[in-house]
Amino acid sequence: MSLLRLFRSKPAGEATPVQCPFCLQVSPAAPGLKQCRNPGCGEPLPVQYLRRYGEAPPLFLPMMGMPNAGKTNFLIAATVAVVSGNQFWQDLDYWPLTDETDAFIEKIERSMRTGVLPGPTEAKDIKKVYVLQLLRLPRWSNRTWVLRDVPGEHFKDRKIQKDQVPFVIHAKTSFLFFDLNGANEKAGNKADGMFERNIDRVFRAYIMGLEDHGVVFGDGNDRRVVVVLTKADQLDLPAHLKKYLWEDEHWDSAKRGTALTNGGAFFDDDAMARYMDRLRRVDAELKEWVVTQPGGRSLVSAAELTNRVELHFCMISAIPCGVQRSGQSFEPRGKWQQPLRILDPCYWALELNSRPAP
Ligand SMILES: Nc1nc2c(ncn2[C@@H]2O[C@H](COP(=O)(O)OP(=O)(O)O)[C@@H](O)[C@H]2O)c(=O)[nH]1
Ligand SMILES: [Mg+2]
Ligand SMILES: [Zn+2]
Repeated sequence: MSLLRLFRSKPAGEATPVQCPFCLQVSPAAPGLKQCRNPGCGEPLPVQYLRRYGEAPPLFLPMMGMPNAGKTNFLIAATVAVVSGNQFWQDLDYWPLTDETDAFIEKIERSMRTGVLPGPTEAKDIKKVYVLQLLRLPRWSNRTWVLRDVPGEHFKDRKIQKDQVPFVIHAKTSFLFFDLNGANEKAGNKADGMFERNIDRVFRAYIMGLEDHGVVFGDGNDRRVVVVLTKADQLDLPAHLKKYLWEDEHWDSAKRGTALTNGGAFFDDDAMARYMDRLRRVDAELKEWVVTQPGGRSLVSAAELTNRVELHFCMISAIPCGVQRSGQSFEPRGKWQQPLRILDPCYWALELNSRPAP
């Protein structure tokens, strides 16, 4: 698609209804639409969001998980990968569409220059939504990622925070972050650890939270949950999965010229197709492994048999080799600028929500 066409296209809103990136309600087509028409929201709709609405359709992704599951570090590391994206996707262009997203990315870019891992104070959590337009991705072309942190304090009482309900209800695909290692450790130390922390508990909280708001599962509506196993550098994985994690060819691709998995070449459509084939195998292998973990089999039953939710599994390491505390700050022991398999959850989301080939 030519740049000229991008800029000439008519903004959505005039001709088509627009789904708000903040509340996910649809505002009917209206000339000069600038704000969400949902009276409970009324947020201004970003100009580029409207302008490229048809060409870079939004992909809404709630990031759910317990506190400390690794949600914030996923967002930081996924941003690191996108801003380094030209190293593996030749023609990528990206546009942060809200001030908050722009400020978040700027802080991360600054951290990448100084080499200091952004800590809790540098990279503040995104309060509203993270809206990033990605243009000229291989395989999936143009998409606008709309991610929202759905922190898990409320998972304990199975309630989804009121202001986040519409986002979670209307999103077809959700990310469920889980730190399996931390959970197992906690379960050993704490009498109620198992109850609070098992992977199936978090999933059940998601189901019950949505059912409280009238969502009916198992009724032919296509809900997908991508289970993201975080801090995979710390997981006691089978050897083949460990190998997959650590030999992330995104970064090999950056070191062009050597004989690497992807031949040191850019990820084009063919390379992404091969990547997705492998991701599907990893999904199946991770599932096999997760059912051997506490709560794992129960998660699969609750999702697939009872509620007909399509589950996919992937794993990430936002901070390979982990962090060590030194006083108040955290020092990464590995290369935090090269997070491992960090885009796998996003690839799943893109794949599950891509339009059928023309
Ligand atoms: N070893 C390791 N630690 C991680 C990783 N991601 C996050 N952590 C640590 O886990 C803790 C919680 O992470 P955070 O992203 O703040 O979790 P959130 O509460 O879900 O947003 C922090 O102390 C991180 O340093 C990872 O990939 N590897
Ligand atoms: Mg957080
Ligand atoms: Zn809205």
